[in-house]
Order: sequence, then C-alpha cells, then structure tokens
Amino acid sequence: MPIDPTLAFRLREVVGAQVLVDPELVASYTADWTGRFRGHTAAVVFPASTEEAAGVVQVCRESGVAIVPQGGNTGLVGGGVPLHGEVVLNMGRLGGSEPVDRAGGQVTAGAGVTLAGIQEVAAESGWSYGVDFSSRASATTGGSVATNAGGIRVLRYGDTRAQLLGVEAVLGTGAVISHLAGLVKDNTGYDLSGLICGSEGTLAVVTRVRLRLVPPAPERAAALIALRNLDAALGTAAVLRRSLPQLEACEIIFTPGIDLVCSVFGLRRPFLRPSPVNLLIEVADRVDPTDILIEAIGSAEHVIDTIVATDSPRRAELWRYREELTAAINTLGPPHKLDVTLPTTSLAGFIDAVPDVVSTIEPTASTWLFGHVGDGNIHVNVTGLRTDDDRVDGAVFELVARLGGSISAEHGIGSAKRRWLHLSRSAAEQTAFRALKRALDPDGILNPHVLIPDA
Ligand code: 2HG
Ligand code: ZN
Repeated sequence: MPIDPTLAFRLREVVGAQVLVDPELVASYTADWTGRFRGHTAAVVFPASTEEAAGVVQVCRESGVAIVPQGGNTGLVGGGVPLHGEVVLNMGRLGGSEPVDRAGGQVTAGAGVTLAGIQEVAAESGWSYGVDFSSRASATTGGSVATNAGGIRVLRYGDTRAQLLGVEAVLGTGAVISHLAGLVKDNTGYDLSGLICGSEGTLAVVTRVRLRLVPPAPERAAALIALRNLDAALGTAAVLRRSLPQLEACEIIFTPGIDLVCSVFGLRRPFLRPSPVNLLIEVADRVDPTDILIEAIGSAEHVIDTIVATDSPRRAELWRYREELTAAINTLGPPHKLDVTLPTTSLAGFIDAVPDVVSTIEPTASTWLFGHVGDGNIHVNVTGLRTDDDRVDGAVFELVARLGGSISAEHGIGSAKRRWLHLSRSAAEQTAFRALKRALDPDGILNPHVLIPDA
C-alpha cells in the first residue's frame, strides 16, 4: 500500500531524505533472512540520532501508525519484520562508538554498531566483549539488546543482559530515557535497561547502549570431540564444564548436521570413523590452554576421536562445521526454528523424543538438532514443513514445557511463538507484561504484534 503523503512529509521533516517508500527498495527490509517471515510496509525510515528516532516515534504516534524497530534483521522469530504493514524503523545509521573507558572496561555504542564492530573496538583497547554468535557481522548491538541475544559464550560470560550497564531508548510515548553512566553499582530503583533488554522492541526503541567489557583471553584452543552416544556427550560436557574454568564454548552437533554442512559447502568430513554425536568446545586463557584442554578430554569417557586446533585458521575450520549449519539447513527451504532450553536433567529425554514428535505429525519432515549444550540450549530446526504449518512447533513447545524448559532460550518470542507464551509465562506474568506495555507504550505502536499475545 502506498504511504499516506502527509505521513511521508512528516517523516521527511524528521529524517530528511532517509525515508524509503519505493516498493522495490523497501522489499529487502520486509522479509527475514530465512524467508519464513514475509511482510510489507509503506516506508522504511533511517534515523541518524536518538533525537531523530524520537521524532519518528512521535510522528507515528500522532498518526496512529505502528512501528517495527529493526537492527541487522538477523532475528529468527519474525520479530523485526513488518508482518502487519508497520513502518520499519531501521537503526543501521545509529553507528559509532564512544572511546572505550579503558580503566573501567566499558563502552557506549550506537544501536547500529554491529556485534563484530563492538568486538573490534573492545580488542583495540585491550579488552574483549563477552557475547559472540555467528551473525556477528550483521547483527547490531541495538538488536542484540532488544532481544537479549545469547550465543556461544553464555556459559562463561552470560547473555547480553549480563553485559548491559545502561541504555538510551525512545519509549512509545516519544520520551527519551538515557542511563549511560556505566555505574557498576547503581541501586536507584527500577532497572529500566534490564527491562528493555529482551522486550523485543515492544516497550522502547534502543538507540545507544553502555556495555561492560571482559578481560581478554587471547590464547585459544578448540576441539571437535566424537562421542559414542548422547549420554556420553552430555556427560562429557558436564565434566568439561566442571574441570575447565577456561571453557568458553560447548556446542553439540549431530553427525547428520555435519554431513549436511560438508555436502553444502564441500568440506571434508572431520572423522574417518563416523560417530553419532560431537562436541565442539573452545577454551581461552591468557596462557596457552592446549595442554589443559587435552588433559581434560583425556579424562572423559566414551570419546571415539578428537581433533584439537590451536591456531586461528584451524580453529575456524572446526567452527565451520557448527556455524555453517544455519545456512546449510536453509538450502533445504525455510526451516521452522524452535530455539529451546531444558533443565540438565531432561535434556537427554528431550533430544531423544523430539524427532518422533516431529515425524508423528509430519512423517516427511526432517529434524536437525544442534546448539549450546553447555547452557542447556538446543536449536531444533525442522525442514520440510509449510511455513504457515505450525502444528510441529506447538507439539515441540508442549514437550519442552512438560519437561520444565523454556520455549525460547535466546531467539525471543517474536511473532513465531507468541501464541505459546503461556507455556513459559503464567497468566499473572502476562498481565504484568500488558501493564508494562501500556505504561511505556500507551498507544500500542511499538511492535504491537510480537511477544505479548492478544488478550
Ligand atoms: C546459532 O546458534 C544461532 O547458530 C542460530 O542461534 C540457530 O539457526 C538456528 O536455529
Ligand atoms: Zn544459538
């Protein structure tokens, strides 16, 4: 639908020419990367400052137009695409980081700075950033705060919320809140930054973030470990977590996934003797951790084979078996992505049961399992389903809930999971969610179709 000329005029008063309305130009901002979520919009707006973002929110509020805030558009639950014709507020122009506070180990960055950008700024100043995940080159800090992104280092440094010392953000009222002093101790009432983190653009549009950095651990070693069976893999993961304080990543990959990555990207199979399940781990320290890593793996039982990589190119080769999985699976058609987390005690039962749950509903569908086993987070990808057929999604989420898990570990609820929020959040919690939403976004213009189910 073409944009209302008055709205276009008013948006241009705020951001100048930075309003896209041409249907061909807006198209790339209206679908997610996997192709599962496709929407439409009359306009994509690119503010360059907090003031401009606030101006856009104000105009949309006065015009009764809903907004979808968008960062790098790397989300996987349909939370950053305009599925209901919302105006897209793309934060990519809010770049730039302030100089790192080298003594305090903190940095303030614009919402549009990529995760890789923050990692680079941190490294240049002798620090490191505690969050990492495979879409680092495109994902933005604003998006990762809005979704409380997790990734591969959560077991060592925690999720994005654990790095967050403050945000600057535009509320649904158009008011700006700015809390960027970076005080580590700051007990002055409600933690609005922590609340906005993970709120998926429903309460506020994040424009700047204050992040804690961590001491660098430049000496690294990675290992791909082939294991006899799932119990052996989970047991080994537990042993390694206990015996290796330097453990930074502990990922699980099943051999069908490795085979798929190898065939899509022409990689060599890592092991001569195939094993059903593999762990990919990485340790990082100030001194070379290779011997400690090898000793720890040596003490684990049921290991069939191990490849250890110390230099950066060989570590990157091992990581390709894990990080290319998302792209490899996408070559089979848009997958259903069911990112879930389970208590340690029910993880094995879940992994065993989930392929049957899927095939009972859709015998021709394929189930792909992988993820951050070190923190209980399993990515269940299902291919061979229609994008709008969510029977499998519901059945898997119900299994997760029965086993005491959460229907979203790190990707958020978005639009994909909101009808199942009740499986992880009580009625009283949802009532509180709605009250918070009304307080910070009284007209309901900020991402109104994600996270919170319709009453
Ligand atoms: C990862 O861990 C991301 O690689 C994506 O969270 C997971 O593709 C997925 O389902
Ligand atoms: Zn993940």
